[in-house]
Amino acid sequence: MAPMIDKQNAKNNASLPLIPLQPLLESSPATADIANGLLSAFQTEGFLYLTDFQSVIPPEMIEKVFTQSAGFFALPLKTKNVLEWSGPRANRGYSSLGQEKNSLASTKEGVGIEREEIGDDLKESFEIGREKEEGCPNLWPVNGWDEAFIFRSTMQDFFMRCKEIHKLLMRGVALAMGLNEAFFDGFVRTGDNTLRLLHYPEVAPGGFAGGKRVRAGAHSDYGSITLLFQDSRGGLQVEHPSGGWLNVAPIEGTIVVNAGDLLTRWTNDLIRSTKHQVVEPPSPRPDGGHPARYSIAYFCNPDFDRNIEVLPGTWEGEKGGKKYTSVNSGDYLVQRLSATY
Ligand code: FYU
Ligand code: NI
Repeated sequence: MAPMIDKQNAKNNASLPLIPLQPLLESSPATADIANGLLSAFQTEGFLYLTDFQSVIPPEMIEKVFTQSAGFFALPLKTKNVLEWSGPRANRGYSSLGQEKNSLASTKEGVGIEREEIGDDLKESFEIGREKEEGCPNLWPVNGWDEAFIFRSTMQDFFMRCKEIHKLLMRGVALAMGLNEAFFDGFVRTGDNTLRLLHYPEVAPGGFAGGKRVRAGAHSDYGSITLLFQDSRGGLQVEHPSGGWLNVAPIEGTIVVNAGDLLTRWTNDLIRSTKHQVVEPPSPRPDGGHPARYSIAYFCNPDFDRNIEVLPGTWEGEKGGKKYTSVNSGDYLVQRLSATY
């Protein structure tokens, strides 16, 4: 196994395309070009910056989500622990430091071995799913917090707006792939997505142990598309196609968007699901420490009752056939989540 040092030494920023969302909403002459740009980014980098989405999610809303998230994480640990993450099927609730073990290993044994060497991720998180899923209620904070009601309504509103972005991006992908623009509409209706609030606490000088400890270990995402809202702290990195890591510099007013493994599988490897991690940010404070980082991830998945079969146009004839069998979206997600907790 490669030595565990210098994991974090990315000198360069990834040059990811900026793709505006608005043209995908409008059916303007630019729509086809933007859709092609979107698909091309998913095929090459697997990551992009989304811009021009204010008509769906205004900046004040994002600010409110960050404020409410910080308020939540500032609650006493015992209050948060009442809402403890309830298992891979529901995938809702609070995970304290070290509870989730992101990894490149896909089995519990593999994840365990890797973790003995590098220690736990320096993060805590809170997951919210769609409302009204049979047997899987959201775990909302209720007792002892003045902001509990506003927290809940803010997150519910934000959840639905992010769901709309998922639908629009999948329409872009369909258009660029030569499918009917509405091809994916029947896969994004229920919205079996996960809103994850993330807090990476302040790290004292030396806390990253020379690059051996990370805020989130290297992994690829599981579902179709991930939307990531990050603050200005930095530390997110993507894997370069020829190895090594590149920084994803925070750009204000953008959403970092990446494709997940299920979209790769769906497209017969046409779309790339790029590995990423969150490590020590490039510029420490003068004392060598780092302030806290907050981010908001929205993991989009095809509706859990749908089967995912390799898409038309990606496998026929000289494309060499289907590399993957059909898989149920919900089963796939539960299996991936089971390996990391
Ligand atoms: N939780 N989907 C992911 C993920 C975590 O892709 C999810 O629901 C990755 O860290
Ligand atoms: Ni991720």
